[in-house]
Amino acid sequence: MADTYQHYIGGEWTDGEGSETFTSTNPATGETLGEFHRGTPADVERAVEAADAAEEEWQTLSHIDRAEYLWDVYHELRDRTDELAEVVTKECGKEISEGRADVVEAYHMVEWAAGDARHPKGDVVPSEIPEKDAYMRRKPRGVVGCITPWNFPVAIPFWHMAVALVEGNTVVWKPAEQTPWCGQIIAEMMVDAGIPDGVFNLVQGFGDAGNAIVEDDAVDTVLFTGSSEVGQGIASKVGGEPGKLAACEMGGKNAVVVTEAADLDIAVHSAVMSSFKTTGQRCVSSERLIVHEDVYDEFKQRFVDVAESVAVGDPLSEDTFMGPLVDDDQVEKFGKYNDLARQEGANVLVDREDLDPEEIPDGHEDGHWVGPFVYEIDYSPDLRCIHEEVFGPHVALLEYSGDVERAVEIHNDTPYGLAGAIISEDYRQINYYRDNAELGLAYGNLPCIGAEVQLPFGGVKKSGNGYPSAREVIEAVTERTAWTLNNSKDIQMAQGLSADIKTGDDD
Ligand code: UN1
Repeated sequence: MADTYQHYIGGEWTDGEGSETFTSTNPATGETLGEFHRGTPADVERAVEAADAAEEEWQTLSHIDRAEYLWDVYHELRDRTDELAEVVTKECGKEISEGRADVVEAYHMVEWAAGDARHPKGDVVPSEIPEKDAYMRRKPRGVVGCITPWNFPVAIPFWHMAVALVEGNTVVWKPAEQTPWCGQIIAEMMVDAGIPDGVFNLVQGFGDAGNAIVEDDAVDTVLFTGSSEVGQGIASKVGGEPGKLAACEMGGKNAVVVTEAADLDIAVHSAVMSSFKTTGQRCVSSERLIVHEDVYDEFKQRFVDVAESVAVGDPLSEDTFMGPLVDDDQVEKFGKYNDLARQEGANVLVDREDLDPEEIPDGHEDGHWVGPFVYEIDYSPDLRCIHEEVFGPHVALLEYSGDVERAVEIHNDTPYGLAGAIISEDYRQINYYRDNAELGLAYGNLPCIGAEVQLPFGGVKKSGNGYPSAREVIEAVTERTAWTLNNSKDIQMAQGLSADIKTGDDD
């Protein structure tokens, strides 16, 4: 393997056209993990050309034959789960059980997509005319551009790519610049599986490379998972280009609602997991806890006790609950939003923004360490700190009085709508929330994280359009044809439409 890791374009490892390189660093230690060539728009162009050229032959294979390549990847992911889990943890900082779950989620996705190749496909649809057979067929869209985030550096690439490939598309993938090593290993797995040249292409790099994927005319679908700003930009750019499609999944300002009918053991457990797993860096993480006044004081006390003591530390250690933030930018953003909350009148309950030096594990002084920041604040529609996504362990407690309707009103007052949970023993409250909360992933008596790959994953409002993920990604990577075949010699039309051809001679 080269000293500086390369791109994989058209079946070859290559340095690309650019002269710049970048490094991947361990967010827990600051140690350099590897050096990578930085892709340029010219590299993306070559990769898209290779993908475009490979499309026709790839589509001559059956779904089942294409899935065979993915089964090889599946087995390699399973065989190398522990090794890859450690790479995930070293590269993005989430603790080791989360690093492992990322890889497990990835092979679940590959299993789902490859297994789906043998499942019945399409719908037979009734026609008004008995002599007509109508049914649906799907065709691959062509070249799929995939832009993936660092927080699930193995699972999310497979959300995008597994179904896209089995359905007959070819792929150009740009992993997040924070996690290129995971990208490298996934590319090696594709190569090991013998995937035909040009069917899978990897370009390492930053936003300029991602943008080149979005702007390339030969890319038919763009799949994006990541920040709201970038996603909105992609959606509006692609939306203006006829024939091109974007499916984007962005962040959230998710909430857990705790009603007066909640079991508080479940409430505290769920809130801690929702807010602090992955150090608050899941797009489904919860930064708002909306709690009824009758249980507020007890919930607050118990939640604060855990937030004060929750274990921040070496993500490779089994005893850690929270690893570091991914990079300096995230630490800075977290600090800014904590200050903003203070300025907006927050009563700070837990402030572990600057951890005590003894809390930082030996040899990890250069990591991006923070702990929970928890505050209470009176709900107001004008507060920025409870409306804007931080992507860190920044948590607002919001007390409400009255019915579950009021909790849902506060819940819905964000521009986002990705994930959320309600904690209640009252099924009427749960059903009200189910029917009225604006979100794509909803949970009852559970944390608002941890969706499985066989469920659709995505949100409403600013959280996304389309589903670049899991089962539903099929809509973004295929086109449907509604096919109707006439079994009679006569042409007969639905809706009572006349099929008679009338001429001037008729009268
Ligand atoms: C993300 O939050 O960025 O549902 C992805 C979950 C995981 C995926 C999360 N399956 O929490």
